[in-house]
Amino acid sequence: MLRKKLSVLLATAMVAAAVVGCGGADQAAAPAAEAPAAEAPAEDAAPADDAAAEDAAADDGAEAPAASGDVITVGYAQVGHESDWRTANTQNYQDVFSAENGYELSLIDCDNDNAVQLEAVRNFITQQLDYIIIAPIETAGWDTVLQEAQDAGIPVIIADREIDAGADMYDAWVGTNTKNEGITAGNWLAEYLNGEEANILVIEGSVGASATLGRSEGFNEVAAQHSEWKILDSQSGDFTQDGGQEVMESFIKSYEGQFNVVVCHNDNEAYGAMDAMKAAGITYGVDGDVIIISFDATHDGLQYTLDGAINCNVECNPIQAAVVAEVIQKMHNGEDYEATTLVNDEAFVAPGIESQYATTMTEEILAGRAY
Ligand code: GZL
Repeated sequence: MLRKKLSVLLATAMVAAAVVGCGGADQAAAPAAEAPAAEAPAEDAAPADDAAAEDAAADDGAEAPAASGDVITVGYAQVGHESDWRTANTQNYQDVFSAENGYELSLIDCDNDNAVQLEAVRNFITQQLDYIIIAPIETAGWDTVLQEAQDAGIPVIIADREIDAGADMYDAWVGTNTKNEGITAGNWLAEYLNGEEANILVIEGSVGASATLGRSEGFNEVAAQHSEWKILDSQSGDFTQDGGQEVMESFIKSYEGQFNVVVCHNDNEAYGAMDAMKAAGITYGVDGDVIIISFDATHDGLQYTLDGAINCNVECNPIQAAVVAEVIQKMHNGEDYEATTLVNDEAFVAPGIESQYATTMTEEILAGRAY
């Protein structure tokens, strides 16, 4: 019987260790283009030779399974490869759940397809893997397959995003509070506008994803407190650069000259929106006519923030694998473990902006980032 510790551990230090330890997670600035092709199942992927990952796993205060000799088999049903954030998250899992650290990782890129993700989880159950990790594409539709995992006696960790199923349907959760991210974005905008009017366009994330629902809920809660704000429209850009560009092009056709704020639910959408506005001769950023708010604070997103093209960028930390590994280690050793672990976020603003809700970007901050 798994022994849950029903407490919440803020994973700042743990994630910091993960960020420092997982040198492999030091994501070189990926070009602001579509993420690379889908990841091959990890059986084919070369194990990461990142010694630092081993340090990170060891740093987590739990002996890497390699030291105990037994290999732990882990299935990770990953959302897809839609964004730079997702690429960093996938790399982080491959660094931490490596053969050197005593794992056999089956990471399946589910290409943002619910049916593929459910099938991947059912295959993990058929293969009788030791642990199953799910980054759920959507919040809905999980009860049946989670019951099947429970019936098979396989612990399930929900990671990154949230699901509608009750907490008794899975064994642990590691992720971020996307509603708070939305609230932070709204609070910063209110501080920045200081009573001025806002006509807002929102490029949302993938339909049904908890990150989309949370950011919308949080931002809209703040917007409801400002009668001088109007949300003109919101459409899904599916967390991709192409999606962000297509939606922004459509918005420009409908609302050109009427909007002064664009909220993008992730950096890749923001890159696409910037391309569309540039092509239409619309200026944006600290010196432009349109304020851009983005989420994720990936390397390129923070470079654009440092350059003043993005006014505010709310972080969502993808470096979560070491925290999940800690939970699995404790489960494996029959020890108490954290049932819920919240990965801390912060926010960043362009140089020249001072804010109680966000840190002003500097070259040093960008140089110190690991993704
Ligand atoms: C957030 C994560 C989201 C990111 C996007 O926790 O699930 O999915 O914000 C990613 O970049 O595609």
